[in-house]
Amino acid sequence: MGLEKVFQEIYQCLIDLDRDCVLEGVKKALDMGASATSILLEPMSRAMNEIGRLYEEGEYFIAELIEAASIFKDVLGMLEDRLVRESKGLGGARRLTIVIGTVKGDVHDIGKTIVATMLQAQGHRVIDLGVDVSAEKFVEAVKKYNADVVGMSALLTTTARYMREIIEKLEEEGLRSRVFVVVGGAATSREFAQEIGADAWAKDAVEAVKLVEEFVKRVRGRR
Ligand code: B1M
Repeated sequence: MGLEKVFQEIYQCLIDLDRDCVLEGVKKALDMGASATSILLEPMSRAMNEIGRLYEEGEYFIAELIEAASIFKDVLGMLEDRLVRESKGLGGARRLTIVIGTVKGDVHDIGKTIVATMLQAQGHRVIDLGVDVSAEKFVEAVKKYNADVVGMSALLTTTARYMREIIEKLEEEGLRSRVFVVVGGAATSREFAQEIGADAWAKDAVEAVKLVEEFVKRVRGRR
């Protein structure tokens, strides 16, 4: 059986909320040489989008979303070490301090956790503030840890708007020009990021890592 077929199996098993079948498929994919990143960002994330669509259509309810998130977290736990090993790390390069969180009113944490894990695996110091994080908490953490980067995640249209308030709060406190602000999550877009005055938008965890790497190069050039 080819890897594509196994990915399709993982995708379908997650939509069916069949935990054992998902875990079995993930093991199979790893044996066939698939990377942890590809498993998380391809079949697993695609299935979550489809589950979201089924929820929107009224075929699935909150209980199904909770179960899907719980299966996803099992897989994330199973793949975490590999995810770290797959990242190349920064070696002797300058490490950054990154404060990251899901914004106030929003409890979706899977994507944010993948991004945080991958950035940490790159050798950065990551302060994960968790979910439902207020502007005050972001500002407090930027000051306390002397952060270089602020990462914000939002999956709800309503909570994504709150990102603007966080950026305004950083401005009020005189911190905005000191930090690189990157945003992501299903409720955001490149245009949205520009509109609210963020520095960058990442469509997924791989892109978030790439953007931060580019920022590291710019910082190294300056200091
Ligand atoms: Co909710 N939910 N949910 N939910 N949920 C969505 C987001 C929704 C799109 C589903 C739908 O209707 N199609 C919809 C939002 C609609 C909208 O506003 N536009 C929705 C809704 C409505 C809700 C509730 C309001 C439902 C209710 O109660 N009536 C409620 C809100 C709760 C709250 O937050 N206050 C709710 C609750 C939940 C659960 C708690 C049950 C559960 C989350 C559990 C958890 O996270 N621990 C849940 C889930 C599972 C989903 C879906 C199905 C899946 C989300 C997920 O984990 N995806 C979701 C459907 C969807 O997103 N299409 C949905 C997998 C994950 C790997 O992807 O998080 O997008 P994602 O992260 C990606 C990228 O976006 C990016 O990289 C990640 C990896 O590649 N990224 C970043 C994310 N953050 C980043 C930060 C960065 C850079 C990149 O830089 C800092």
